[in-house]
Amino acid sequence: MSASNVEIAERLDAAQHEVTATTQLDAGLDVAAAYQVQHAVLARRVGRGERLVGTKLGFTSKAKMAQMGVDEIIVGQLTDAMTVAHAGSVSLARFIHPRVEPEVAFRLARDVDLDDPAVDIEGCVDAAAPGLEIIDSRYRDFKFNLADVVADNTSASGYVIGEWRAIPDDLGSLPVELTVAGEVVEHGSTEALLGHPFNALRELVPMARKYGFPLPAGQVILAGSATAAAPLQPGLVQAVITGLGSVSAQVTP
Ligand code: OOG
Ligand code: MG
Repeated sequence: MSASNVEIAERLDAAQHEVTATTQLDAGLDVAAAYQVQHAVLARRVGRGERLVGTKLGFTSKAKMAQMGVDEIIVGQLTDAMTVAHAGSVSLARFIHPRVEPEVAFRLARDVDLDDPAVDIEGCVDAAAPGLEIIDSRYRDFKFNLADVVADNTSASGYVIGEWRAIPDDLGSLPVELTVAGEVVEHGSTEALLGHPFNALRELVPMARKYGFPLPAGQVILAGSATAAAPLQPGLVQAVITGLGSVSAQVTP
């Protein structure tokens, strides 16, 4: 990786742990180089003792693509430091300008063998759960292009997972509702995720091969937000996915 890309990784990492937005990169990165920067950002976090616990997809719904003006699927990584307990609490002080999204989460029961051209990722998943993702772009005004958001670990910042359960037969058509500060702010359907959350999951396989994301047993995978993201505010934040369950946290100032 070039010296300037190492500097970009340092800048994005500092923005995250100093809770201060940085200017857009404007570095003409291509997407492959942006994934290398993302890996370097995560290597810094792991170097400080964080553990990789999951993978997330972004821009798997039209609502999200339209909201952010990016229309390609992106992949980012989750660490244990981003975990917020279900029914636990989270402080806004951890974030720059956080937003929240309702997500479908999957649990990998087996390693996904990326060297097997016919690998069946669905067959490696043993459970699903409702999730909340807190995204917090490190860029000023939450503005970015495709490469910038990839370098910034796809805005990944926090996540909450509800109770795991067997995958319901109608996973592809479940109503989704997002509550912020006790008020319902977004409605959608799991169908918004490329027609079915499993379709989003399958998209992860070629991207994991191409950009170097191992998918080991025990990992959590977030399939992407079915609705636009909403600003996170103090009070109850909750996602209800009818037929899958609900997940919530209390947001404090
Ligand atoms: C990028 C992350 C998008 C999703 O679920 O679509 C994402 C962003 O909007 O900042 O996590
Ligand atoms: Mg998301």
